[in-house]
Amino acid sequence: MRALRCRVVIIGAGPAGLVLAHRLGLDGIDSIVLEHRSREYVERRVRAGLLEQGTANLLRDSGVGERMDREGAVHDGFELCFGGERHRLSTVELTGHAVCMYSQQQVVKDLIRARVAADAMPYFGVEDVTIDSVSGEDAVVHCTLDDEPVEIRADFVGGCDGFHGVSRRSIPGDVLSSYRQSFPFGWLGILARTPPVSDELVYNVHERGFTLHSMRAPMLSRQYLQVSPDDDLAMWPDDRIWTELGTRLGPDDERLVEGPILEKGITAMRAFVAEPMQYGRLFLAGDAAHVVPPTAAKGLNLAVEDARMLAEAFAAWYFSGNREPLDNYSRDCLAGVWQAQEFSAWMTQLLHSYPGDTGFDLRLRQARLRHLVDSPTAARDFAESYVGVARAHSYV
Ligand code: FAS
Ligand code: PHB
Repeated sequence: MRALRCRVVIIGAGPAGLVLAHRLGLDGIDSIVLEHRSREYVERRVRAGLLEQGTANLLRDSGVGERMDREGAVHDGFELCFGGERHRLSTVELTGHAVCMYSQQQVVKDLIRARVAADAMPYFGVEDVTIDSVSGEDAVVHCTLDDEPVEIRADFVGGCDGFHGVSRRSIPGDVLSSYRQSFPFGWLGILARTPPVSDELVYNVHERGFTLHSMRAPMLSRQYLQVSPDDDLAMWPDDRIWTELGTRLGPDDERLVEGPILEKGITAMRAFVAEPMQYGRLFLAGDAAHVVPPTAAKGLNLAVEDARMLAEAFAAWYFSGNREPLDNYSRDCLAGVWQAQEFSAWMTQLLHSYPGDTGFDLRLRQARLRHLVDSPTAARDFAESYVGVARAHSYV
């Protein structure tokens, strides 16, 4: 059995794992990244696209923001449509902050390139990672690398392997508490070679269901349709998707351009939080510990924030022997996570129609939306959570 040793062994090369490895690398702290899938797969996987200013700043400050600044699009505001009306909310006017539209797969590509440049290529295609000890002298992880069984000994494990990974499952059931919420609808998401509906995001409330009109590039639109949770993709041939998007956007809205759909998928709308985010030498970050409904685009941003806080806590331990940030990591992260959960649930309830909605429910929703666009205080509060500054205050 080949033996490897490092300070931090990181499981998962998504945004959480790669930001953690990169930030540790900048501090000269060595890590090994083990990823289940191939490099090609993780660099092609369509997921998030909205970066809060805090996330964009972190990538820039970490030296991996050059392509983001060149190819990403800064959005000063977004559009909210309801009752046949369009309302623009300027997050810059309301909060002084913008967001950046730059897709998750590009962020992942930039981070992997930075790992390669640092001569610390992640191990891809590692399908048999097991976490065998996190409470002894060392953390011990086993897997197969280059067809050889390997034992990795490390000071810590960064559990960044998403909701379906091994990390959270290696925490004993009597230690871990899980909190869940599911919503009675899903999102059918498409990636289409069409111009976006608008150069800013359009959140569209309709009694037939919510639609979101987003983008990944000037000729690459990302659009979402609220569907029933047990809908099957076979029920949604391309022309039916375009027809439904058009119907919900409204007959007067001629901004929707139909075209080739490159990818489509249905995502369940659910929320999940695991507490604590630490067990012995194992520290969870990102979707491994929490999943938010994608309505408010917080998933990627929370993953990056966890990784930033964990890297800083490891650095405090290695450079000044200060364990406090590590001991408080779970508490500090969860404060922000629950803020994001609260806002994501609120935004989801505000924008989606529910099975069994009564006329009273529809008018209540309209009244809440009306208040949001008519009250500067309500609009500012919403915008602060949307750009992520509200959450920043919850991190001590
Ligand atoms: P990730 O899931 O990104 O990364 C975890 C990595 O660990 C993966 O590469 C996985 O292959 C690897 N892994 C898993 N098990 C392993 C094992 N046993 N050994 C080694 N490696 C292992 N957010 C939005 O804002 N907009 C969206 O449109 C959107 N769409 C989404 C669609 C889907 C299907 C999902 C699941 C999430 C989506 N999200 C979206 C949220 C998304 O952005 C996540 O919050 C973000 O990817 C979280 O990053 P990580 O925590 O790094 O987890
Ligand atoms: C996306 O482009 O994936 C996206 C953008 C904004 C949201 C949710 C998802 O609020």
